[in-house]
Amino acid sequence: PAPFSRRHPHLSLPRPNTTDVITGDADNNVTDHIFEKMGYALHKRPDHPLGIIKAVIGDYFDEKFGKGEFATFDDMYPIVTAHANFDSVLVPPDHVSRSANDTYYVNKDTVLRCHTSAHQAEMLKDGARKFLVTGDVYRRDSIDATHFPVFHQMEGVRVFEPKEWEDAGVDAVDLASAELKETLEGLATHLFGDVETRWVDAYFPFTEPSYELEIFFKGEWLEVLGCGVMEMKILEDAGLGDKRAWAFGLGLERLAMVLFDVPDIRLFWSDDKRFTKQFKEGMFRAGGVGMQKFKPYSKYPPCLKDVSFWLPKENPESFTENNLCEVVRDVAGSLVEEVKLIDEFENKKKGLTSNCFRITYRSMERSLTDEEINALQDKVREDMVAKLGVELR
Ligand code: FA5
Ligand code: MG
Repeated sequence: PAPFSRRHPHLSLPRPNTTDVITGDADNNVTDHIFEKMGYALHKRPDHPLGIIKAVIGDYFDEKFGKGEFATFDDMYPIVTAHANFDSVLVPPDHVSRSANDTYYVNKDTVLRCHTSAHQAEMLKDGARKFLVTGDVYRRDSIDATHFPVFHQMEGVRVFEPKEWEDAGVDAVDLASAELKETLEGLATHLFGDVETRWVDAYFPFTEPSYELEIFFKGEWLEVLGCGVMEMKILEDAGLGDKRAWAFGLGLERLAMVLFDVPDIRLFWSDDKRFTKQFKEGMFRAGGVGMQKFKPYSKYPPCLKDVSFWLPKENPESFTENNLCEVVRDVAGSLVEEVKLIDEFENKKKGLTSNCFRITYRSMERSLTDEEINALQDKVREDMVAKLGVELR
């Protein structure tokens, strides 16, 4: 029998009460807007596009490797140690992803996971050898139609026994690489039918070699996943130094946007019936053939507001676009559609740099009033001065 059932009982622990965990710690940069997203579990809703995609990928792995061979986990708690998120997957101490500009810290040793790879080491030590981990991940990031600070990833890992490459008479890394690519190309075909894909060489601290898979969609190459042959150090740390493994991490929103033709990543968070009613468990047909695409309903008008300001004179580098986005998000939540730099210049005489950002406000559900937008924009301006130290122009 497989050592793991599809539901792994002792890892599906109830989530601790998050308010016990999130404190007023000085290193805490988790805003309420982000904190609030933690309970949604979109990937666990059978009728949600992300839940549908997750199930379809699970079916593909059942078909390819045998039913239940890949154990699936949907309940791994998203607050993890910085050690699990970074060190356990060999992210170097000075890597930019560790900065408070890129990652949400609960305190200096605890983060909201920025990828599902945070669970690789723990799962391997726990005895899992073939598994899929799906969950919400968090990144301080810019704002536009394809970027949201919370999105969902699925991690896949498969460990090989020495016997497998010895019997095949091939090099272990070649075997792992070949199976990995074949598996993921097969997944792309299963999801999208006859699509054009390409492999791009990539770098991750936790795999070597590493690749990204891109899909040609609406005239552009879209990156949908990263993957590679797991670094031996990770296997050694788990007491598996005689084995080899491949791993991948894919973005569920990216796949769902392509599969269902969803134009804006914020729609996945909407509970507007015009969105939710269009998706139903089991609606997927292999290769996307004849499947109902999302029918966009009329968009409410956007409202554009520009804000011009001088960067802090003493240390202009302290201003970052991610920090500005966080301020805007904390005030306007999902009413903000985009934050975009539209002008930048230096006043040499004053020794100051000016930026102008355009903030686009739009609701997916209703028309916004002028008073409402003006109040949001006033609060954004006020917070920019208080929290970012800029001087409004
Ligand atoms: C990672 O997160 C690696 N942990 C993936 C991995 C796992 C590599 C195991 C090797 C082995 P990356 O940051 O590129 O890599 O993100 C992986 C995928 O998540 C991307 O290909 C994309 O599909 C999705 N993704 C990344 N950022 C965003 C975002 N802001 N919004 C939506 N999807 C995103
Ligand atoms: Mg990438």
